[in-house]
Amino acid sequence: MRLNSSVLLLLSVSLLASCGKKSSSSSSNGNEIQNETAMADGSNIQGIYSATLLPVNNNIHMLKVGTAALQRDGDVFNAFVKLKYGQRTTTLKQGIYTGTRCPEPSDDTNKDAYIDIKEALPVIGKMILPLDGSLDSQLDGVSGYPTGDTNLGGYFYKSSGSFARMFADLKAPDTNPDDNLVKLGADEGLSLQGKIIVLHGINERVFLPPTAASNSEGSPYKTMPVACGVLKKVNALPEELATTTP
Ligand SMILES: [Ca+2]
Ligand SMILES: [Ca+2]
Repeated sequence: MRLNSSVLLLLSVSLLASCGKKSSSSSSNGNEIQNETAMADGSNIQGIYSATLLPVNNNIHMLKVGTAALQRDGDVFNAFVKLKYGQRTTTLKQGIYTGTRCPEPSDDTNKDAYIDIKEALPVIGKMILPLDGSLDSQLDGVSGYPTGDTNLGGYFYKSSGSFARMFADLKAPDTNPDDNLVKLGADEGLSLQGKIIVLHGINERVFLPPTAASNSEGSPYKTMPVACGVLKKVNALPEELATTTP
């Protein structure tokens, strides 16, 4: 009992500390989250970043839904997403966003009990790195988004690319400023630490209220955010990612 309460106390103290850090750094462009400074050449990105994926909409999922990780080793850049509870036979759009926190119930501004894409975008920001079939290019590989299995909608996604090609593509001119993909400026770096990964898409048989909004990216079934996690630097790939079965 005594041990439990002191562990809880420690947890709440560290949560408070990290909350304070996050809010102060987001006002200074989010570049110093957890002591990582974004370098214009991408050299700050090293090792492994992982995120626990939690539901965005509690009407759709109630539990931790999966785990994601990004890994840079030299020029090898790997992305992993393992979903245990997803959307049956439904392809999810997934990617790294510029936001630094996941949507919360208070972001449901029309109070219909769902956080749709329009309500999520002010929080999640713009997608910087689509986790699709080609990490080397934002626009290539869109047909490579993963699809949930027929059981619980789970999947194991892994994609490998070249860090240099991926980073050069992020520095290339933005050919479509109207979409929700964003590029890096010439002197701008990228920090993965503290960034969020968001997954979108719902099986069309699932009930959605008519108040669930969408945007130019497709119907509410395509755009509805279903899971989100905050990337943190870790020393090893999460154990869940060692096996490919959902
Ligand atoms: Ca809503
Ligand atoms: Ca791509």
